[in-house]
Amino acid sequence: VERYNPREMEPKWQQVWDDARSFVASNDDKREKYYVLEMFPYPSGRIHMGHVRNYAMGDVVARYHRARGKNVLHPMGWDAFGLPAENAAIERKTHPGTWTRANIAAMRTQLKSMGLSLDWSREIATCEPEYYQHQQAMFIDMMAAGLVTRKQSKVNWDPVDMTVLANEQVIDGKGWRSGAPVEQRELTQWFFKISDYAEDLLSALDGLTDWPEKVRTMQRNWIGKSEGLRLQFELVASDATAVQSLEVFTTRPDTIFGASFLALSADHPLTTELAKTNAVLSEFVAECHRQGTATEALEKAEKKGVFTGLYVKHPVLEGQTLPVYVANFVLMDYGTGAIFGCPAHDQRDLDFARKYDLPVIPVVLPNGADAASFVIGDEANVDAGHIYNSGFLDGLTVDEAKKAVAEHFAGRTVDGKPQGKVEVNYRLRDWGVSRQRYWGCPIPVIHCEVCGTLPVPKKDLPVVLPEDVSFDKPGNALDHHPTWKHVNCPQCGGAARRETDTMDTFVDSSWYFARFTAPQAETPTIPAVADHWLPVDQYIGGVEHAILHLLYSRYFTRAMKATGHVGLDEPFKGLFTQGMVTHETYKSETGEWVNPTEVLFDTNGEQRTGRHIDSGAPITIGSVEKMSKSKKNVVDPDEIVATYGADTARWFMLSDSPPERDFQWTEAGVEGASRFQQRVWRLVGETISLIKQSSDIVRTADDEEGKTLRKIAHRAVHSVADDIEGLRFNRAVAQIYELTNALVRSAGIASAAPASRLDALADGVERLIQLLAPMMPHLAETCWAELGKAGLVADAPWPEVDPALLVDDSVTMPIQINGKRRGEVVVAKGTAAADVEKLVLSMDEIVRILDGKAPKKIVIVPDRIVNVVI
Ligand code: ANZ
Ligand code: ZN
Repeated sequence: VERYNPREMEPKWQQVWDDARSFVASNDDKREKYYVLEMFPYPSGRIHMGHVRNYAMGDVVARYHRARGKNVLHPMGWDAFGLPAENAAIERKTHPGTWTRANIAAMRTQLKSMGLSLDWSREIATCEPEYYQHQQAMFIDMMAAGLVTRKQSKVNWDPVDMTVLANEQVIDGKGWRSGAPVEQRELTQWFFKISDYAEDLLSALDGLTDWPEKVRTMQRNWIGKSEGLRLQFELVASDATAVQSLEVFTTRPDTIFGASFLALSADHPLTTELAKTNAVLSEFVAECHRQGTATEALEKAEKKGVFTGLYVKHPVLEGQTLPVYVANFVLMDYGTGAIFGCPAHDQRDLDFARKYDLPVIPVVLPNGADAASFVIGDEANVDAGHIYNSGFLDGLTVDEAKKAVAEHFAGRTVDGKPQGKVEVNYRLRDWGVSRQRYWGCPIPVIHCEVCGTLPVPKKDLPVVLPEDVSFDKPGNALDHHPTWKHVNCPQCGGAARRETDTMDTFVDSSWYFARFTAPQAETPTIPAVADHWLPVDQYIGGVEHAILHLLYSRYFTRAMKATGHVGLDEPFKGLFTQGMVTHETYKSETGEWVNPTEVLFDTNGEQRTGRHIDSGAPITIGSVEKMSKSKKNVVDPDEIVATYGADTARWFMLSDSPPERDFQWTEAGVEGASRFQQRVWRLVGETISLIKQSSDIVRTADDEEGKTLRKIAHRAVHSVADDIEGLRFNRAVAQIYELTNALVRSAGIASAAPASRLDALADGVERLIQLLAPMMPHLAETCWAELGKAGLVADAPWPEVDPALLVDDSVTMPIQINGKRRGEVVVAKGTAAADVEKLVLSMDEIVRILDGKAPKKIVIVPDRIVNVVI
C-alpha cells in the first residue's frame, strides 16, 4: 500500500467540508442544540501550540456531538482590541487596524489548516464597528438601567504606557507590560457596578456543577464575602482633631480582648486631616501612594505605620486605651478603611506589632494546646479553638464568641451611633472599564458643559474610531486627535466633547459568545435566538481566565438580562480548563536559549545529550517549561502541520496526559502519532484487499475470533463515547489504540477463515474510522471513502452499540510457549480446558511456531493461562 499523504489529503477534505457547508449551524433546526466554544484568540500574529491543544479538544467535542445527531454550534472569532496592536503600530509605523487584520488573516489560514469543524460564516472580530456598535448600544442600555456609574477613583497609572492598569496587571508594583513602577492617580472613570451582583455571582456558583471546583473556589475567594461587625471606638479627647469616634470593620470580633492598636488607611479622612499639620505623617501617606493598591504588592510589602498621637478607649477593658496608627496595609475601599489589630491572631498585625513593640495577647487557644505554655512566635495563630484571656468570652468557641460580642455591643452606643453593627462585606470591587487608549471600543458618551454627561443617541451609533491617528505622542491617540472629540451636544446643540476613554477589552470578551448566536443581527442579540443557543454547553480555555474573564462574562450576561438582550444568568454550563503545553529547554555553551529544531540528540544508554545541528557544539538539555518565546522552546504549529499533517498534531495533543494537566510536546511523541496514522491506513488497505479477494465466498456466522472482535469493537465505541463526554481524551485515544491492535491482529489471521471472520473485521474497521473521525478527521474521511462508504464520515451518525456485546463474559488468557509469552487468546469465561486447547492449536501464530510438530505438553488453567511446552 502507498503511504498515506496528509499534505495531499488534508487540504482536499477541508475544501470538501467547506463546499458542503458541513459545519454551518442553522438557527432553526429542530434537533437538540449543542454549543461548544473555545476561548477566542487574541490575534497576536500566529497561533501557538496552546491554541492547537485548545481547539483540538473543542473540535473533538463538536464532531462527536454532531455525530450524536445534535445541532452543533462551533464558532470562531477574534478578541481583536488591545494594547499590543498599538505598540506594534508604534514600532512598525502601521495602523493598529492594519496590523490586527493582517494577523487575523494569517491566523485564520493557520486554523483552517487544522481542519477544525468551525462555522466560519459566524466569524466576528471585536475591533470591527459591526461588533462594537452593539457593545456601545448595550453600554447605553446599561446606563439607563443604572448599571453604570462614573466616579473618582484611585487608579494604578502606568507612566510609560500612559494608561490605567487593573490591579492584576500590576506585578510587584510594576506595569505588566512596561515594567515601569506604577503610580497612584485620582481619575474620573467609568465603572460597571458589578459589586451590586456580588451575592448573586457568589451564590450562583453552587449551581455551576459542570465547572472545575478549583475555578469555583477561585471565584469565591475573589468575590470574598465576609461577615463581620462594624465597631465604634471612642477617641480619647485630643487637640489634634474634633473627631470623637472611629469606626472599624472586623471579621474577628471574638478577638477583641486581644486588640493592641487601631490602624487607619493612608486615605482615611482622619489621616488626611492629621497629615495637614503632621509632616512625618504626610510623608508616609505619600510613600503609601507610591506603593500602589495591588493586592499582591500589599501582601509582599513590609508592614509599616506611623503613630498619630491619638488613643481610643478599649471597648471591653475599662480604663485601658489603644494607640491609633496609620498603616500601609489598610485599604480605604474595604470595610471602613480602619481596623483594630490583634497581633496574636492575624499575621499582618503580628508583623506590625513586632516592628513597633506592641503587645501580643493570645485570646484563642488552639484545641489541645496548654494555656500556660502556649506562646505566639513569628506566626500568628489563625486556627480554631477556644477563647481565653477574654473575660465574659472565656471558654466559648470562635463562632460562639463572635455572636456573643455582636450581642454585647448591639444595645450600646458611642458618639450617638450603635457601637456594634453586623455587616456583610465583599472584596469584589466595581469593574473599572475606562482605558485611556485608542485601540478599544469608544465609550458612547458626550460631555456638555451645560447638559452634563449624556449617552450618544442610539441613532448616532456607532461611534467609530477615527482612522487617521498618529502615535507620535505617548498616551491616548483619541485624545490627541485634532477633530474627533469635538461634537455637538445631542440635547442643547452646543459645542460638546466626546468621551475619549475606550472600554477595557474584557468587555469585548464578555458577550461575544452571545453575539455568535446571531452575528449579523441589527441588535446586539436576537433574544429568542440567544436563549435558544445559550448557555454554552461546553466552554474550553486556559485556567489563566478562571477569575476575570469568566466573572465578567457572568456579570455581563446578568446585565444583558436586565436590559432585555438575553433571558438567562449563566453563560457557560460546562467549563473545562486545559493545561499548558510544555517542552524541554536547551542552552548553548554560552548560555543562550536554543530552539528545539536546532538540536540533534545522541543517546547513550540512559544518557541523552544534545549538539548543535550546524556547529556540533554541545547543547545542555534543561528542564521542561511552558513553551515561551523568551526560552525559545516553542514548536511552530505550521511546521508540524507541514511535516506531519494536522491529524498527527491533533492526535498527539489528545493522546497524552489528562487534558487538565500540562502537556509535554516531544519529537518522539509526534513521530509515534505519525506512525499510528500510517498503521491505520495500512489496516484499511489490508481489510479492503481481504474483502476483494473473498468476494465470492459465502459468508457464515462469526466464529470465536469474529465474535470476540465484535465485542472489542462495540466496547470501544461505548467507552470512547463515554470518555469524550467526560473530556478524558487521552483515555479515548488509548481505547482506540487497543481496538486498532485487535483489528491489526485479526486482519493478519482473517484470511485463514474469511467466511466467518471478515464481516466482523470489516465492521470493526468501519467503527474504528468513526471513532477516529473526531480526532483525525482527514484520515478518517480518506479511509471512509476508500472503504466505499457513502457520504462523509463527518456527517455519519455515531455507531450503534449492541448492549449484549458489552456484557463482560470473556477473558484474555496469555499463551506461554516454553515459559515465554507468545500471544493471547480471548475466550468465553469458564471455557473448558479442552476447548481452549483446540482453539489455541488452531491459531495461526501457534501453528507457525509449532511448524507441524505436536507440542510435548499443554497445561491450561481455565480463565487464567495457557502453557505450551515444545
Ligand atoms: C480584627 C481582627 C483580628 C481581624 C484577627 C482579623 C484577625 P476578610 O476576612 O478578608 O474580610 N480589615 C478590615 N478592613 C480592612 C482594610 N480596609 N484593609 C485591610 N485590612 C482590613 O478580612 C477582614 C479582616 O481584615 C478584618 O478583621 C480586619 O482585621 C482586616 F485576629 O479585625 B480583623
Ligand atoms: Zn448640552
